[in-house]
Amino acid sequence: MSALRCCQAAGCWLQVRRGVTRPPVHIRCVSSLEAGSRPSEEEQLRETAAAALPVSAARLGSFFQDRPVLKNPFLEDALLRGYLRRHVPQEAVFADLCAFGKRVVTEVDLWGRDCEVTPPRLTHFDPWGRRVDHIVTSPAWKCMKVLSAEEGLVAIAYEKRFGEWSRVYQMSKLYIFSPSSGLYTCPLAMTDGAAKVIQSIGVSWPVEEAYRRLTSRQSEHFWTSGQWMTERQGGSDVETMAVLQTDGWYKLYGFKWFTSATDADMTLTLARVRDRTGATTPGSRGLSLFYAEVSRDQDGCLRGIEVQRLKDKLGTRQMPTAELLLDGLQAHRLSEEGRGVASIANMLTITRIHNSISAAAAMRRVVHLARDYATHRSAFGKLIKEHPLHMQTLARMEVETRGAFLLAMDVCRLLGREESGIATQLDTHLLRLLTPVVKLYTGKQDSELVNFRQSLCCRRVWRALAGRATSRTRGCQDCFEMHRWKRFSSDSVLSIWEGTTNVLSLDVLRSVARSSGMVLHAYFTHAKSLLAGASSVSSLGPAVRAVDGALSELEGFVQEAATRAPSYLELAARDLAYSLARIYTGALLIDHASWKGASPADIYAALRWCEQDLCILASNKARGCYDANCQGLDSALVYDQATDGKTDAYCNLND
Ligand code: MFK
Repeated sequence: MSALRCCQAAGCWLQVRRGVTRPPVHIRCVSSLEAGSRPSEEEQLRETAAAALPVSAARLGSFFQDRPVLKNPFLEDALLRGYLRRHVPQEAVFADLCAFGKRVVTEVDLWGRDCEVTPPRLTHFDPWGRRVDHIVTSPAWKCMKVLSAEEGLVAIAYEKRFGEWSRVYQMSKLYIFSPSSGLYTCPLAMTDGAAKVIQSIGVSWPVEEAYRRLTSRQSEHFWTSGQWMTERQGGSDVETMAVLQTDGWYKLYGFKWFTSATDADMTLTLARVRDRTGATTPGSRGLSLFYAEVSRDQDGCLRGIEVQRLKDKLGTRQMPTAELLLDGLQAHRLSEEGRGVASIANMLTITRIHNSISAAAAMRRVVHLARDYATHRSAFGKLIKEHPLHMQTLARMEVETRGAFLLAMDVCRLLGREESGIATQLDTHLLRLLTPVVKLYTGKQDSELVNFRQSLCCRRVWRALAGRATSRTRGCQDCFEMHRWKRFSSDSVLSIWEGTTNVLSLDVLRSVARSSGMVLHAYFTHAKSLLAGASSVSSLGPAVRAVDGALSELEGFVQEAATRAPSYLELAARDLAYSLARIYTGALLIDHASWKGASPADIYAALRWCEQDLCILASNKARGCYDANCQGLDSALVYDQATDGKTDAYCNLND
């Protein structure tokens, strides 16, 4: 709206583009005429002149285009339904997802928009000057909490009604929910992660009540949890100290720099236990995991916490993200002393998987809206779905989305197997390796797809679509609510939350090192078994050969890297993670396309995916990207300080 001004003329609002050199528009208010009176000659002339103007309220109408329509996201998603038909063909699952999909369209999506337009605010003091630190959230945000409990968005995973497939069922529901959730998926991810940590450590006093609440379906009982991990120095350095009290509880003192969904009822957090001399152990060996409830005293003041401020963010505005000063927060030590990181790792696994599901879901939603839009938007004389270039672009987005979905769901499948006690060692290794891989890869895919969507159509089309927008980008964003997707996706929320791409790439290396390579052995074994299962489907031949070849390249690289200095592998870590993701996703697409219920689209998607450079490790290795001299060259490029005599002389003169 910034480039528009609203002119009020004779009681009528008219929007006029700034800078357009048209004569000023005078619109006579009909009510200014006496009923039954005849307009004067001059008035008649003015009316005729107004009708001939290129812009008048009557001609402008309300808006230029129909918006894309959100339809039941479950019914619209052939791949999701196909995947479930294959793996979880349960009537109850289909009925629930279908009903929930309808609820998302009719109810939840509106709340999601409301969460965005009514962001949380912080009230530091009550009218009597008392420090209360109230985080005031919107009614829609509160509705999301009730809905989450009622729909069992966390509970499903713990009730285990569908055995090893309970996680897939839960994540399918979250996948439908996420793009309309107003980001309520964030507190749910942490709530799920906290329940998982408590379950793995033992559901006993004093956390059994918390566990019951985190996994409850009763809205008045349901709790959400925070995960306060990030301090001023970054994600992995913790200053917060824990001081043991005589009753066995601790008090926490420190500053949490970035705490998401801070309206939570409890939290898990890391801190360093201070010994009797006041000393702490540095590094992650000094970290322990704590449980704390967020509560208020009888005056309504927060106990042991001050909310410094809410973050002013580009994206995720719906969600209260805060800086917290912990000033004697009562906490219970959940882990053994010094086992904090290892103990919270379960939470990281869960939140990283949630993150991946949200990324795949955002991609799916963008494609869903784009394909609907293409059925009723015309440009250059025909519907845009009839423009082959447009359709090609949508098809590429669809392939990316399918890949992201299958990769994320496969990790949910593995998690479900582990949680039902039927995981083989191969499953466990795969889950450990693929968790950082799926998180980092889908986060990046999502950013790229949303940007891709943005540049999808030519400037004129988007500008015409947007109507009220001012610039090319804004135009595209407005018409498609792209600002929501862009802030959510491209502003890197999903690729930064829960570990950045490089941190996760290093986590991939960590998983390889700690398992002495067993995670890679599991990877190769499983990927090859997926290919073997598809060998009889001749139409998939090119895809199978591509993945097979990429697997050989990857194996060759790994064998060679094992003989090199660790710095060699570190330089290749990101490309390794990408290659693992692309190759494995290729194998999953092939596997899905070889299922007896597969559609021709499934086969086509597999073929398309496998046309890309699956093993970028091999390509970049051939270019010498990991050679010893590369580090110096990269640094010289980034800090290019080339000088020349003229500039130096000029600067010296002006110093
Ligand atoms: C849409 C929904 C999305 C969800 C939204 C949630 C919003 C929440 C927003 C946030 O809170 S963002 C903050 C997220 N912070 C991070 O993700 C932290 C990023 N940093 C890392 O992941 C680092 O790799 C890590 C802190 C874990 C590194 O710590 P260390 O001390 O260098 O780990 P170290 O010494 O290698 O490992 C310590 C132990 O933990 C080892 O166990 P053992 O001692 O038994 O051998 C490791 O094996 C284990 N470990 C580390 N990472 C693990 C792990 N185990 C399993 N999985 C992992 N990923």
